[in-house]
Amino acid sequence: MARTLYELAGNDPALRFSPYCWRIRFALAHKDLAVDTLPWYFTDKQAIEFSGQGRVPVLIDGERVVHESFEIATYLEEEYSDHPPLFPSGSTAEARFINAWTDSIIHPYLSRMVVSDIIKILRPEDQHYFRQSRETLFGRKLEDVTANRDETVLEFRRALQPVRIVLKAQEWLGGEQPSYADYILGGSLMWARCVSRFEILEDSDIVAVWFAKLRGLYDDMGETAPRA
Ligand SMILES: N[C@@H](CCC(=O)N[C@@H](CS)C(=O)NCC(=O)O)C(=O)O
Repeated sequence: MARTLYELAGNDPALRFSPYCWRIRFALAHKDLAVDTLPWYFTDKQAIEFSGQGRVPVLIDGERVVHESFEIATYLEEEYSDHPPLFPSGSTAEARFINAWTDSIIHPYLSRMVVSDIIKILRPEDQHYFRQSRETLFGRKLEDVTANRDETVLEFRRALQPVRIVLKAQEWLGGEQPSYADYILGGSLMWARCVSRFEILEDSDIVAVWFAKLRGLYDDMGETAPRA
């Protein structure tokens, strides 16, 4: 069955950097589901109009069109219940919390560290849209948003303390095996890694060790992904 994933891309179409798309890339690999990934660009709304909205990831799975990363993960879990589970507890409840925590607490830190690097990797025709929409959102110039990133990174590392506590007790956020919870946070760290060379984690941090292990999954999928 044909399966296609629309993913946010940079000027180099191979550079895929959306945290939400990375979550789904890992989820599909976890389920051992082959997929064709198509580059999508911020100003290319028309290309995903068929999904009834303007954001990626968008997954086409045979006849089905699904958007919203958490909805896609839930869909994959139900549709491919005989494949390895993304939600090993049998419930999406805990992962929903990790999703909300990552998006609402971790993403603002990541934005404050890398958003001014994103514009440098975009196609020229997407740069204006990105600057205008994000500067409206932040109420400041992109360069001002990241101006204090040497301080922000310290706050960010402190905010990861709950993850450290969990990883001291178990190998993955999912327990003995990686699960969608790992792909949520890992996908967001892939975003920062793909768009910027700013070091957000210290090598000795258990979170960095976990993230490196996550990147090594599925034939080094995250490790070998193109970066800025
Ligand atoms: N809650 C959505 C968020 C999706 C989202 O915001 N995707 C971004 C890319 S990282 C996007 O498509 N943005 C389009 C735009 O800003 O115009 C999800 O989890 O899938």
